[in-house]
Amino acid sequence: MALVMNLLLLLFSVALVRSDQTTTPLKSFKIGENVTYDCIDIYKQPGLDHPLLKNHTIQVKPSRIQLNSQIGNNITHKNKLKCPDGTVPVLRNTKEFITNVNLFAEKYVHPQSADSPGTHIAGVRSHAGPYRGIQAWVEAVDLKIEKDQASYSQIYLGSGVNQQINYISTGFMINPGFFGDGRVWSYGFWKGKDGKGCYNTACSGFVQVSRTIPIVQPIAISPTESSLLRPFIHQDKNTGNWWLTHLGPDEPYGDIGYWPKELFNLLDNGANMVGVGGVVKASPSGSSPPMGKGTFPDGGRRSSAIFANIDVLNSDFEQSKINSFPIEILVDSPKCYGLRVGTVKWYIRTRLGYFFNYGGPGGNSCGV
Ligand SMILES: *[C@@H]1O[C@H](CO)[C@@H](O)[C@H](O)[C@H]1NC(C)=O
Ligand SMILES: *[C@@H]1O[C@H](CO)[C@@H](O)[C@H](O)[C@H]1NC(C)=O
Ligand SMILES: CC(=O)N[C@H]1CO[C@H](CO)[C@@H](O)[C@@H]1O
Repeated sequence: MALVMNLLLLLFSVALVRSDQTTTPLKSFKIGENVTYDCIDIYKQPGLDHPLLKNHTIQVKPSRIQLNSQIGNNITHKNKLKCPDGTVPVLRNTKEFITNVNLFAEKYVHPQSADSPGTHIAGVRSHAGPYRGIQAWVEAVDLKIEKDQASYSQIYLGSGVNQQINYISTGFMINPGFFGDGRVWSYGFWKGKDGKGCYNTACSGFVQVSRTIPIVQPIAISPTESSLLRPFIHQDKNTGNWWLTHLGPDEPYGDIGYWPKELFNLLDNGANMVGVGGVVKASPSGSSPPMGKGTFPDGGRRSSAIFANIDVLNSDFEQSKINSFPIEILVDSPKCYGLRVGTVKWYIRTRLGYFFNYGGPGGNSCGV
């Protein structure tokens, strides 16, 4: 019975997304072949169609918390998306996209435990919660990824009790099976109360509030400079909702939107785990894609990909370095992917921080 209900709910949410796209958007932006954003009334956005959000009141701004001064993104969002007042950009999802994404999300058990076959990780994690947030510099890199592979760089937080898990992650992914192209995309993912959830706006749940920065978009990578973005996930002090922000020059804070607290049952008082790292998914034939920059972290700190100035918010919403807490290093396939914790006193621009290099070339013998 419960299973039938779950399946019905899933079908229902997919149907809602599709039907909503027949409503006329106020304005649309086509930023490339197969990439169109519709500006939808913020109160009628498909994200709100989730059954758990029937009584939800939209929060238009997070309650501001004090963060250490931090220069933000190195990547400017160049797409020049600007929806009219009262509307928000929503990626126009094709039928094919929604099907692919939902199938993928069902299999996406727990990306930081390498449980599912063909998944490999290189990252750090801390279990000493509760945490109210996490932020880090994440590097976006163009990599050659086959159609049936995926490569991510992510920050995440979550809580697990028995077989249940609540989880939120964001960062970059190259995932041709989703997007139909090999570009780097920003993304957000959640799994909530009933073990369900999804990517971006492929199903309902995420509430977009920024008029200019959609949760999911292709990232323009500079061929010569490191392309760095500073995503930040944090719980709102007053409402308990989980905000996604790109710290940077775009908006002073680029508050993109949030996952409402109603979606979760294990995150009310923070998350008991946080982490950052690279994740890859091999093709069914067993060929693992490159991770990071595709190079092992055995050269200079620019020669492999980097996560830098990794900070968390503690249970009192105070910012500290992730290594003020006990951390674990997770590398499940050292033959193919490595991780090296930063040892020099180095900082990106303003502030000293905990950082590491990671990645590797992948290949055909990374194990399952
Ligand atoms: C919404 O509010 C009504 C009336 O208070 C309540 O019966 C219902 O359970 C609520 N639904 C959700 C999803 O919270
Ligand atoms: C756009 O979508 C169509 C239909 O799915 C596909 O054939 C085409 O290759 C796509 N174009 C790009 C640039 O991904
Ligand atoms: C790490 C870093 O800051 N990289 C670059 C960010 O963008 C500026 C301006 O384009 C460059 O000067 C930095 O080298």
